[in-house]
Amino acid sequence: MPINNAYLNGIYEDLAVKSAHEPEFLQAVYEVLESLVPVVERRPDLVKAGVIKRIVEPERIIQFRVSWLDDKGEVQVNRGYRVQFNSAIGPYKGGLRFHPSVTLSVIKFLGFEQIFKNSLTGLPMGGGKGGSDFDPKGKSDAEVMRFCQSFMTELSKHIGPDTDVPAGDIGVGGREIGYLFGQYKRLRNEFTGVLTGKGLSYGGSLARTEATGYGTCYFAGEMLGSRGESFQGKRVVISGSGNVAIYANQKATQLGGKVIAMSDSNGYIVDENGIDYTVIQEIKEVRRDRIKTYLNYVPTAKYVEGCRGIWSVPCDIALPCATQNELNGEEAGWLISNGVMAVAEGANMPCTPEAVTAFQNAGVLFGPAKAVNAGGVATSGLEMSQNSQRLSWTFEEVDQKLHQIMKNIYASAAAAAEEYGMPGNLVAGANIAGFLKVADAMMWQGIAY
Ligand code: NDP
Ligand code: 2IT
Repeated sequence: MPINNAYLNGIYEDLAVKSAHEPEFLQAVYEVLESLVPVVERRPDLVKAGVIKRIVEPERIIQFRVSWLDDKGEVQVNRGYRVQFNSAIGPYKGGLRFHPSVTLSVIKFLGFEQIFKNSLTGLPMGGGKGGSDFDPKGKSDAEVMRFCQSFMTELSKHIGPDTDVPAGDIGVGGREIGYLFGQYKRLRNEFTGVLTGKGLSYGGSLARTEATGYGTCYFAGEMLGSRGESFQGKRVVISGSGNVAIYANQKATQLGGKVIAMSDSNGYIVDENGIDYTVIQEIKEVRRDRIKTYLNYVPTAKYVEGCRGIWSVPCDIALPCATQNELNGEEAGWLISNGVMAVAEGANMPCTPEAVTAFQNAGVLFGPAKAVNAGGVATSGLEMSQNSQRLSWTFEEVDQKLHQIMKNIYASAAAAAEEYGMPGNLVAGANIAGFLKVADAMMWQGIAY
């Protein structure tokens, strides 16, 4: 469908030709441009300065070969990427994803969304993202280490604590960050905060591991609060069982909810007594096993093969925390007919455009990824501050700052939605609020790039 503004639609059409083979990137851009219709109507200065035409084009893309030796001594080759999308408000910042589905389109969509997400945190971070089509699943620790060392050998030429600061994402957790950090330090002979999500013994921040999941629930709590509701006594379904999902479970449970279903890419579990996050931690973080082994711990639970059926489990609150486009229009229909009250995106772009429209039309509270999952990168920003000061804050201090940041993000998205004539539309509100700060910085800095 054309965007309801000729100028914005022209920018989109132009990009759709140039990036015809980048569907995820186009999907992410379309949503933002659609939100900016009332902004361009009020801000001819931004149009004149070409801010929107510039913001959809990455400042720099780095693509590189990553060759490494597997345990059998055979040569393996993967593709590495870093998209340095926008540095108007700070050094590029954003995670690295290691998953076989990674393409340039996926990294560009993630980098583009990161610009606005990072802006919403209120911290000085630009937008970037990177990764590889390497699959850590089934690899030995030694293979993961050799891959990370080879990946960082090239990446180290392009990043730095004041230039570009990567972190984790799908397939990149504490183990991978450790190997990446070790190799950067070896190559540059510098102990700096060049990565976030580091281990606590070498410059990591307390609460960074928990931050995305906790932040997701803090944001969902604000949404529910706007209707006089809370997590108390609610049935919660969380897709995924990785970093974001595990700590969303912990916080949702602490806030009085009951998490009855979780998944991985093979299937989902249902436990009407509530899923204990420490069991998932043991399965996924310690054993690196499949979620169906939950039945070995809780034999009364149920396992269903195939991950998408999770959205047919009746719940009050749905938190998609796995990956992009994991919840489509039909699945949104199941949630709506089962009476879902709130949906908050812990993953990046997990709901298809059809699903988002369905939730909004049904009056379901809907929190978009850029706002909902910004607690992870916000706490990365706090890790950077601690590294610069060469000191560390307590868990409570970091958690309290995270909670306040999530409240601020909710308030600014809600206020922008109101101001631009779409009250309650947090998708438009988050896009507009995130965009305006970056646009202002780009206006001040001139048009040389
Ligand atoms: P993890 O690698 O820790 O966990 C990913 C989870 O999602 C796993 O359970 C995985 O299942 C599942 N999953 C991954 N890909 C697919 C797929 N194609 N289909 C079905 N399930 C899939 O990643 P994170 O928890 O860190 O990331 C989850 C989401 O949250 C991503 O969208 C990420 O971009 C986003 N995010 C992460 C942040 C962070 O700080 N880590 C911050 C903000 C957003 P399996 O084990 O079977 O592969
Ligand atoms: O999508 C995201 O915001 C992340 N994966 C976290 C990025 C970061 O730099 O902490």
